[in-house]
Amino acid sequence: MSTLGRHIVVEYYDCPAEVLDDVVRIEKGMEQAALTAGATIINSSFHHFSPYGVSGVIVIQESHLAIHTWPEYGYAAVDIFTCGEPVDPWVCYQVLKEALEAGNGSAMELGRGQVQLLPHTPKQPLHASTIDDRIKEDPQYKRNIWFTERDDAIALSLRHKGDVLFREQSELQRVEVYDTYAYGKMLTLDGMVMTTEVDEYVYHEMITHVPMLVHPDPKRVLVIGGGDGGAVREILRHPGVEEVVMVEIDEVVIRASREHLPEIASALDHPKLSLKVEDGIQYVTNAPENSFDLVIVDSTDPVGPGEGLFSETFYMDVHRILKSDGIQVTQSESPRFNTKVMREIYDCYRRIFGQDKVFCYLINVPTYPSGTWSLSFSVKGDLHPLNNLDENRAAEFTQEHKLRYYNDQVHRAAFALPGFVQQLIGLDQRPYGSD
Ligand code: SPD
Repeated sequence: MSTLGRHIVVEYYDCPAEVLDDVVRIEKGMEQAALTAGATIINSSFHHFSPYGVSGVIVIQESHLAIHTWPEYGYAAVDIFTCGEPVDPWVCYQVLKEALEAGNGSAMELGRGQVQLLPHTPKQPLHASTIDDRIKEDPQYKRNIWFTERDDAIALSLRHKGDVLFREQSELQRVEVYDTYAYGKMLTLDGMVMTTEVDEYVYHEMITHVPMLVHPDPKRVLVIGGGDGGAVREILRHPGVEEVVMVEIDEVVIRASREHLPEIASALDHPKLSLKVEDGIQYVTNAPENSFDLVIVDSTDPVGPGEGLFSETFYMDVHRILKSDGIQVTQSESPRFNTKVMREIYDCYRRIFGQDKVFCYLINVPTYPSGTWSLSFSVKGDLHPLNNLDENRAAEFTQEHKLRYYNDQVHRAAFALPGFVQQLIGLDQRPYGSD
């Protein structure tokens, strides 16, 4: 009995988890399967999901191939649908089985659209020959591959060029660099965006110059994390700084950044920088008290190796090692994405530094989930992030270094919190002297 299409419903078992979690490899395997079977590729779209799993489809002139993977079960479900004699779906099945390194596979063929049972009204498709000709000359094949960071309710996707520039599973985390269309090269850790070439300056200028331009004379600065080097690059623009200590736990982050993000990592060999590859928590435990003017915690999100950097004992140590007029600045997550963590850490800072010694400011980082990101500013002494800002010094510094986000007005404005953020963390931070 003749049918319009052949549909193979495929199960692949016992595939290595890392293969099923590798969106680029899966896209290439699917593409190879289609081409080996003689199909003409029109388009493809693949997504990697956080924390794991890949979904994708390749549209072929003869119909489509679709996949969804469950790395944690070593299992992939695939549909191969072809129309027309020359493309044999069983060829796709075999090529893909090898590409996914499947231990076992099974498949069932369904004939789709039994011609004898279907009414048929022949129609000459409009411009059929034009479309066919165009596909022959220009198959319109575009790789359409997306990186996706998401929690269970919100996702951020960035389209990238398909090949992962750097991928290494360090002892602590998966370190990757992608080349995205909209934001240039992008560093991710365990599937979470850390920085991109195009918008990195927002975060790095704001996490550094806000405290550097409030403190009257910051000489010794400690950066915990920040392995990409963006924060130290900004700190070292300030000529009065005598020493920056950067403690990054993962050497692989530094290496990936040096290799692929040289602009961001440009100050990692600066003579005033003392670069330590070790656990930041241990470092602050052992550091002498009153030893830093400024401590910046440029951490990852509070999962994996970054988790300990969100604990009370760690911040008690940071408080201890700050000088009497020292400032602590941390990345404090998103008031839209990580509300629980944010509330908890501001409570924690207030317990350690004091009720009126903790401030919050907001920045806009398009490549972080929700785009709205917060930084915390806590003082050991009496410095105030607005009252102690020397506007002339800030304006001159901005001009001299041609900063792209920070300026004295943005500095002030960043501390104006929308009502929902004030309510979330229980802060109302007006300058002294205002009502
Ligand atoms: N979700 C992103 C949290 C920001 C983490 N730090 C970024 C490192 C950039 N130096």
